[in-house]
Amino acid sequence: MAPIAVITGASSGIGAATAIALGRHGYQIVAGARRVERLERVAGEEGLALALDVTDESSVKAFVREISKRFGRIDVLVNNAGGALGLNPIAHAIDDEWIGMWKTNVLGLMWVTRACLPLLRKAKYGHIVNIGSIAGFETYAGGAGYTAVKHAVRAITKTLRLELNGQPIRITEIAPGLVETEFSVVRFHGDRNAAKAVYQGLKPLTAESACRRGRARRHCEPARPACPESACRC
Ligand code: NDP
Ligand code: 8X3
Repeated sequence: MAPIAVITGASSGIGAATAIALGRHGYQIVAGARRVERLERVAGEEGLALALDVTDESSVKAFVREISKRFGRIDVLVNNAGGALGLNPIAHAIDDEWIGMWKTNVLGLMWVTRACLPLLRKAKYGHIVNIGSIAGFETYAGGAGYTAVKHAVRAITKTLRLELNGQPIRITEIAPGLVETEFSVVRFHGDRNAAKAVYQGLKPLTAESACRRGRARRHCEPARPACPESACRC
């Protein structure tokens, strides 16, 4: 049987590109997100598209139950679902945005990982890939809600490495710089002009290049003027 790769947030951007790339490399992909029609297009005929809301633990449990029933194991888990909401300074922080970012990027990642670990242990070698960010290394004005959750993703990744030491499960964090996806449209609540302005005068990564190691390195641009290029761990 082909190795099983589970990708959260696979309906667009980096998650979709990752699912397509893994499918091309012979993985049986399981794509999860809320927009199932888009997921089905990404998964194609060979892949499996399953509804998933990482902010709802019962949805996470149903998602993993279905994978367990169909495949009985997971070889690769890509915790990609996430994103930013708003760009307000802390003095004007909006609670719902911070709570939303925390639930999607941190609690969601924990719920998915905790539910998938028994199936990762059933693989000969398991692999958890967390999609972090340059924002897990650096900060920027207005970005505290998002940089805080990506710093948390980094802390969780490092902790998992300690906790799973000695077990055949590899832990990887990918920390891209600026990638042009739906990320900024979501951050600015659908304001496409505000989203477009983020990438003006910069050469952002594409979703496809962000999930191709060698190419991503060559094209890595600092996400913000203050970001050292060396921090782009693509
Ligand atoms: P996109 O907005 O294009 O994709 C985000 C994906 O996450 C979508 O598939 C969305 O699917 C999914 N998602 C969001 N909320 C949930 C949820 N509650 N449950 C399940 N899925 C969810 O952004 P990117 O591809 O850019 O972002 C992917 C990851 O990469 C994120 O973790 C982001 O923080 C990180 N990243 C992005 C960078 C960038 O500059 N773009 C740079 C570094 C890291 P749906 O709405 O259908 O549920
Ligand atoms: C997204 C990169 O610089 O917009 O993770 O925070 S940045």
